[in-house]
Parts: sequence; C-alpha cells; structure tokens
Amino acid sequence: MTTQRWNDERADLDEDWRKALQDANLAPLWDVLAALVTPTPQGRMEAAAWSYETVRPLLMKAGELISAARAERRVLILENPATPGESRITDTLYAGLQLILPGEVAPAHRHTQSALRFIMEGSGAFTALDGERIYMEKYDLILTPNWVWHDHGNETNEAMVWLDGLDIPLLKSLDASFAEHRPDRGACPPGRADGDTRERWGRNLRPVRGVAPDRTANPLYTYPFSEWSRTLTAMEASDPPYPHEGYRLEFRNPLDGGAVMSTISAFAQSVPAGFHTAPMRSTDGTIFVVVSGTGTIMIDDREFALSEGTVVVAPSWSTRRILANERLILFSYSDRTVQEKLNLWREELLPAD
Ligand code: 1HN
Repeated sequence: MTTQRWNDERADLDEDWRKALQDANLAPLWDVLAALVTPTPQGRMEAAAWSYETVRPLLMKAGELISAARAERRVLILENPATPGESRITDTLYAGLQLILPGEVAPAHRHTQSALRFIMEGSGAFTALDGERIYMEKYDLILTPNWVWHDHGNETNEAMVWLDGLDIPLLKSLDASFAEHRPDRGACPPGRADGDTRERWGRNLRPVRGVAPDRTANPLYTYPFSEWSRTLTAMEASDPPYPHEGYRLEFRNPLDGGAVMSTISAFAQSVPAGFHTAPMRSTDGTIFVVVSGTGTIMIDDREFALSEGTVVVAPSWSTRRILANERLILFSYSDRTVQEKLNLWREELLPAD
C-alpha cells in the first residue's frame, strides 16, 4: 500500500506556511477555485425597481439643494441594493436620473465612458455634442459616444429629467478612465448646425466619399420616440408577438448595423395588453425603463409593479417574465454588445409555464 503523502488538513492547518503565503502575496487556488469558475453566473447583483413617484420628489429636492453648475451633473445614482456606494446597477453598467432646471447649464466635459440619455420628463432642453445642440423630447434616446465633448442646457421654463446610462463600472474594471474639462467650465462653443448629425445620418444614407471607410463609431446621436415607437406599432399591426419578448427592436449604428455604442446595446420593446411573456434569461444584466402601460415583471422569484417611469434591473442570468395589463412600451439597455464581441453572450428561452 502506498503511503498517502498529502492530506487536506495539512494544507489547511499549516499556519506558518499560510502566513508565509500571505506575506509573499500568494494564495492557494484550490481554496477559491469553485467560487471563481462557477457552472453558471453566480453574481452578487440583485433585482430591484425604482418607481418614478418615489424618485422624482427626491430629485426635485436636489434641485433646491444644489445647482447643476456646482454639482457638474445633478444626478441621483440608481444603486444596486447589493452594492451600495459602488455607483453600479449591474457589474458593468451605471444608471442615474439627472435634473436640469430652467436657465441652467451643465458644463462641457468629455470622457472615455460612453453614455446614453433616455428622456423621462420635460421638453426642449438640449444636450450639445461637440457644440451641436440636440433638443430633447420625452422618451427620445440620445447618445454620447466616448470622448465626445458634451454639455447640457435648459432654456425652457420647465424642469427636464433624463436617465443616464453609462459603462462606468466596466471602465473602472478595465482601469481605462480619462476625462477632460473645458478650462472655462462653460459650454462648448457652437459646432455643427443644430440637429446636423440627424440630417446626415438618420435617413439610411451615407456619403460615397468623404468618410473614412474604416470608420465605424456611430455618427447618429438621436433616436426620437416619435420614430422608434412607430416601428413597434407597425410590427404589432401585422406580426404575432414573439413568445419570450412580445416585440423587441435593437437601436442600431447605421454604419455597421451593430449596437449603438461599443459598450452598450439599447432596445425598444412592447408587450400587448393581456400578454404574458414566456420566461427567458440572458447573461447581459439589463436595465428596463417603462415608457407607458402597466403590468408586472417577475425576476426569478420576485415581482415588481410596472408603470410609467419605473426603472427595473434584471441581473445576469436571472429569469424574467413580463405581464402586461395595459400595452407596455419599454426601453432597455445592457452590455450585450461587449459580451457578443468576446463570444460570451448566452441566452436561454424557457418553455411557457
Ligand atoms: C456624465 O458625463 C453625465 O454628461 C452624467 O450628463 C452622469 C456619471 C458619471 C460620469 C460621467 C453627463 C455621469 C457622467
């Protein structure tokens, strides 16, 4: 019989050796391997929801307490309840609600984080991208791809609120954050004519000459609700709802047909009144915003009420089902494009129960 030279206890109990490992910045893999390489995603993120009626008065109070100029951006961060203080709603994404009051300017800056804005309230304030003003209407999607100068202004007489979606936690984990501010702390000087990029890129045309052929960064910054909602309506008129999603569209980059930005995918969706979607899950933790309608989303064993302005986060690999009482229109965003580029994205369509 061979002598057993190893036993688990010795590795666990040899305290001097354990201490020497620590001092040398070493650690045994076998202690942690099972937790590192899990058979399925075992993230720490929780499903959560924020109703607009809860958030709005707290945001308006922030409007009394601090100016947009002083705050740089007057935003309440939607924090995943599992990770307070980490400015993340999923492992890779950030969400916040931003308020800009009449007469205010949020000064220009640029950064390597990519941002989207989804307008929740108000009409006619603008975000300027490299000095080009883009006027905002409710439920428009507006992009700020990385390293584009941007400032916001409100020359109307009503408050304007939008959801900011950024890839902040992803860039933090890559440690690839750079940012610059205008020395005068003001807005960018006027650039292209107001709305110019939409005129150029929003009509399914591209110039034959004058744009480098290897350019793939999305030149289109705006996806107005008045247009994207019509595509959903057209689909509803002639196609049956898809069992797992109702009707779902991806906002796309007109140059390559891909995701709107290099790190964030964005979607529009509708679920007809009375429809229950079949359960599904995917590896892209997703943030949903209710545009209109009422219903319920079930995420694993939890249930959240949906009404206009509700924001919900469904973590990676959580099973989700949507029940529409009245026809629901939803906006959503996730890191799906990142996972697809890395050959990591998976989904599972489960049978209706
Ligand atoms: C940012 O640039 C904006 O431009 C909003 O409105 C929120 C959160 C973190 C980092 C940059 C904006 C942000 C942000």
